[in-house]
Amino acid sequence: MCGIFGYLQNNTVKDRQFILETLINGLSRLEYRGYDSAGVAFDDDQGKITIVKAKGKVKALEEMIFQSELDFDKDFENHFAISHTRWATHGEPSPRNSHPHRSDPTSQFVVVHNGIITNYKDLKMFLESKGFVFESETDTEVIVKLVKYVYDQEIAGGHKPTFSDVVEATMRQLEGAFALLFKSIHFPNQAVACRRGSPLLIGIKTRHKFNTDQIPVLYPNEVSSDKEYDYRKISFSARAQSFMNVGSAEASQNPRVEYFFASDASAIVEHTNRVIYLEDDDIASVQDGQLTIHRVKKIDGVSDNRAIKTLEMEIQQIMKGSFSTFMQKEIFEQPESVVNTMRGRVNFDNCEVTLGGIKAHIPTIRRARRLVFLACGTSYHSAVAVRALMEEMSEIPVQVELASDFIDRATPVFRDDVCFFISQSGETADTLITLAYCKERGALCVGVTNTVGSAISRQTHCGVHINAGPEIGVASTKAYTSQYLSLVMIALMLSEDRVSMQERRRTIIRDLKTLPEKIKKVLELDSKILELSKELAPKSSLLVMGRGYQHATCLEGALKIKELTYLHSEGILAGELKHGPLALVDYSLPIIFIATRDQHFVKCQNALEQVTARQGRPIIIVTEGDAAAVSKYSSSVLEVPTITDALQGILTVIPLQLLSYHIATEKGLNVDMPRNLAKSVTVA
Ligand code: UD2
Ligand code: GLU
Ligand code: MG
Repeated sequence: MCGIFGYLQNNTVKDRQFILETLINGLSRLEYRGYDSAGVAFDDDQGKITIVKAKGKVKALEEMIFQSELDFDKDFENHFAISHTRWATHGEPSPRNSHPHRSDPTSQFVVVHNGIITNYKDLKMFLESKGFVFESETDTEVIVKLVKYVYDQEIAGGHKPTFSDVVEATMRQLEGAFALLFKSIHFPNQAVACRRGSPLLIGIKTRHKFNTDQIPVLYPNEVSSDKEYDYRKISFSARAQSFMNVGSAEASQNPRVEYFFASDASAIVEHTNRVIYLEDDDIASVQDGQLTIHRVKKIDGVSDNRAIKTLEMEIQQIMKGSFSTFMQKEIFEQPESVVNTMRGRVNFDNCEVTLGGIKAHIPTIRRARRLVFLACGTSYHSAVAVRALMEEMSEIPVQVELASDFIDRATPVFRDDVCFFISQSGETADTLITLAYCKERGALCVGVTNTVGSAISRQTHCGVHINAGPEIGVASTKAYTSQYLSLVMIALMLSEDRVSMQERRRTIIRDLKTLPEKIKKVLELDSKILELSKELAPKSSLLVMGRGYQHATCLEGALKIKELTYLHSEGILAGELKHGPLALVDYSLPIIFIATRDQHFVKCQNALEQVTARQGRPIIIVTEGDAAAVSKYSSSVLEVPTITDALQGILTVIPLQLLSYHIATEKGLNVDMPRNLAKSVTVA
């Protein structure tokens, strides 16, 4: 989920100092993506591979490298080096778990990986049965051990495979999401890169002119029946024609060229603006300075050429992709981040949910007298959002508490309580204090956090990592939807063996599958929301109303608006309207009303009547097809796709994320770093 950077130079003399500085510089360009450790692999003086890894900042890695006894002046005419910044998903952040990972103690093969391998346990078991000894807790390590296994098998069979053959055979066994970059002592100065689901691109720097701006994708001559696929039967007929116009035949054998491999363009643009973006299942390899791309089979809609594109962006621009801020990027990442949260956990075919981190504790949780959810801010809202479902599925009383208030009240906690601690960073001070408090009183403590190795992850008895990937914008967006989703998965696990709930569970799990597509649909409202934001920006106050499942959306929407736009904003339970807030309503006060189609729809319509009777002119968020039903109350209506009631809040919060974003931008405010706020609140 974080950063990969690789540098290969062919027929171009560079010293080790230059190579290592290039790597460190590449990693620093990727730092903005968030990470917890870093590492590099490069050639030593004996044709072997040196690996250096460090927990913490790239700076720490840099110091470690340059304080070592290496000969930094040593020149290389050809060399390939790889590097990585890691956002841990499997195993705590530590030098041992950092990448590059190696195939064996002699580092015959090394790899860097972004993403998650979901079937790594099976692969690990297989490899252990073949005598491989694992050194880390990562999912990544199976990849590089499998590469060695394939290679050794080939050699034992008297056949020397190519580097990309070996990687390809390995890739076929991998499930999950990955971008990978391999280096090997058996294939000096060669690189192999591949991807599925995680980004990877290659920059090309050469003084030779390009013959073409396309690199043709090579397909095998002969593809055997798919299941019994045997890569040895495949020969990639022609080696690709060089795409560089190198003049003489001799030069074409050994062109002067440098390649840069990276997970995003920000690490490449300062070296070259000619890049190729790999597609899912592409395998790119560089041998003798020649880049080839191949894939095992043709897929409709995937081009047979990879265009050599010209980057014309500034680094600043690239870092945020096509987005102007991290917050906006993270809002738009939600179709993918929810998939990562569910990856390897939800089985849509047999309607099973498995959260490995709490599986063993499910019987204890089911026996609890009470479930207590403790959190602050946005994380607290995620618990409010799932509370009803949690009660319904577990049939246990659920209490949702703000961590600071829980401590202030010195709330009684018992041994048969189960307490959940929700925090994106896993370092939230108030939540950590309640954790210590509940632990002392003998409750089972369960964490829900985005950060492997964080204090909450370590100090809880068990828990769930939400795997949303790093969140940089101070105002939480994708972490909220992934926390929400993680809590839904917990509720589903708690109801697994309840016969009466099977129908309900099936509906929810079926709808979980549609979530990414529906989020994309909501994001299409962006331009409409931008228009609305222009009217709202000059206002000084804004109310967000709804009821039932949407109460949490109101609270979270109002919080987003507050933190980003500095407008006064309140989330109001529509049922409370006549008990006070109605007094605020007049023609000038902006109101956002969430009236989705669920069992509360009629009550919402009543509340809308009351609002419009006082000249209120609400912006109404409804589910698909309901714009007409509320048109008499307002002309500003946003329709979001319909999904089962318990998941609807994941879709309704997104327009409010976008709205707060656009109002803040309209007012010229810094959305990534709102005034007075910090990303991770580590003081109580
Ligand atoms: C986990 C493991 C992974 C592998 C995978 C196989 C990690 C980070 N993930 O992913 O190594 O075994 O299972 O299916 O190593 N935990 C807490 N508090 C928290 C969050 C998590 O104690 O706030 C614990 C949790 O009980 C588990 C471990 O950390 O022991 C990993 O949790 P996870 O959610 O990453 O677990 P899973 O199964 O999705
Ligand atoms: N899943 C791998 C790990 O935990 C890769 C994480 C990343 O993308 O940085 O080591
Ligand atoms: Mg723990």
